[in-house]
Amino acid sequence: GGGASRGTSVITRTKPKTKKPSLYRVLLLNDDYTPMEFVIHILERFFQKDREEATRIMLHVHNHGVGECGVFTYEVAETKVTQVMDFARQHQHPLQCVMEKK
Ligand code: NFA
Repeated sequence: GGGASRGTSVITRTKPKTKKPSLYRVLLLNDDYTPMEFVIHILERFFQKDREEATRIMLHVHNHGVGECGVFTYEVAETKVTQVMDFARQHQHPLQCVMEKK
């Protein structure tokens, strides 16, 4: 071992620790019933998108079936998914939000 603890068997790290956290995409899925305006609101409220970007993402999901809201560490992504799913359920919309490892 190194450092001030001479004479003991403590092993310390030499290299700076640079391990990056795994990243997760948060995705919205299209459905036939959730109002477009509600999806735009979700993107503004939970993903800090301005109205133009929120509208672009909503239309991408509407036209392609799935689209990315953002990329986050595991805990943050999980929180976003829970917030969106709870909010959609409260308003009785079938909107689905999922996360996937990048
Ligand atoms: N397809 C929905 C509609 O036509 C809008 C929508 C967009 C739903 C994106 C879910 C996600 N009302």
